[in-house]
Amino acid sequence: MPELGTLEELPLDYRNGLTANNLVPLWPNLRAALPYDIPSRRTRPMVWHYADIRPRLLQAGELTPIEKAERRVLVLANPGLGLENMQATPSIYIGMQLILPRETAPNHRHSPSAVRFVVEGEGGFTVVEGEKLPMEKGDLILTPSGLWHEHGHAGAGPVVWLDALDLPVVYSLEASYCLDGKPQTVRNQPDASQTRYRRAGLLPYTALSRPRNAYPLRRFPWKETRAALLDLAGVTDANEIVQLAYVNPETGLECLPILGFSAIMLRPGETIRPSRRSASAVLHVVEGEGEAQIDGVALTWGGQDTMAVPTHARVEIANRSTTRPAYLFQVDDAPMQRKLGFYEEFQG
Ligand code: GTQ
Repeated sequence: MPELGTLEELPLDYRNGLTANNLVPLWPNLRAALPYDIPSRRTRPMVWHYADIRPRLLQAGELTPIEKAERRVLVLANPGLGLENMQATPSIYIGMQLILPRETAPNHRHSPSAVRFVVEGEGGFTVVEGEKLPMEKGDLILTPSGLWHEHGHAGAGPVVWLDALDLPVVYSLEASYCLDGKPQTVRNQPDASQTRYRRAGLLPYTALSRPRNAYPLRRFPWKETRAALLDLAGVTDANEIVQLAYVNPETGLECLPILGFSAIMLRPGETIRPSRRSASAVLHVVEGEGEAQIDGVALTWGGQDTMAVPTHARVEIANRSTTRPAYLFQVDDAPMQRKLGFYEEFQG
């Protein structure tokens, strides 16, 4: 490989002339922009323990009324990317949101897409375009780009969910913005998308003679996902990963354009070693405990903990229990990378 010229080798008046004209020589920066073999990554492999988040989130409930917060969220920020940038990975924003009984997180819509994955509590709900969606632990709720959404809590005790947004991507494109709305009129058809698209392989008949819906299914109940994983485990070889993708039932493709969502079951005593891949990811523990090695960094995880996986990382995840399965919810940016044509899985 030839040595490339450095900035310092260039005469000072030449460099000053470049700067004065808003010009930059590529060659001193070329290797940084296009490193050989593997991207340079600032994202740190890491875990946020729910035991560290939960008391601080509840404290936020006392310190900051919902009217002063709009969304009462503690953001899981990866220190490798700068805490102020609110990125768990370069493309994935993750927040833990708290809503207390009778509070409302007011109606709005924005250009980034969001999902909610319920962490604890009962009685929470999200209204998406007039449809009231119940939020039970482990449920995945979609609030895609541009759709009106507001949250409420009709039960007792705190409700916490994980927000995953493609905000870092949309923000970096200088395309992130929000519109404020009046409270929605709730239609008398709660959870209708779940009712219409109840089972894989069955669609409302009219779907066949019209263009595909962008976001037909808005709630994926955990009860169904968990049962489907258990069933899938019964027909999956020991050397294969038990993993289900959340998809748009009308297209069979990822349910949002930038971020992808899936659920993984680790069988009792199982260690999985997924192929190294170009996508970054976040893993949230629904149930179980164990260890992980992410690019050689050893992490310990338990219920409701959340981990960051950099692009191109070597990943190993072990279920510590030899009697019970563990369940993980995964967010990744593979849908965006596939669309842009550079998604890769590597052997070795
Ligand atoms: O609940 O709509 O964590 O708009 C960040 C931005 C949650 C929300 C976040 C949001 C929301």
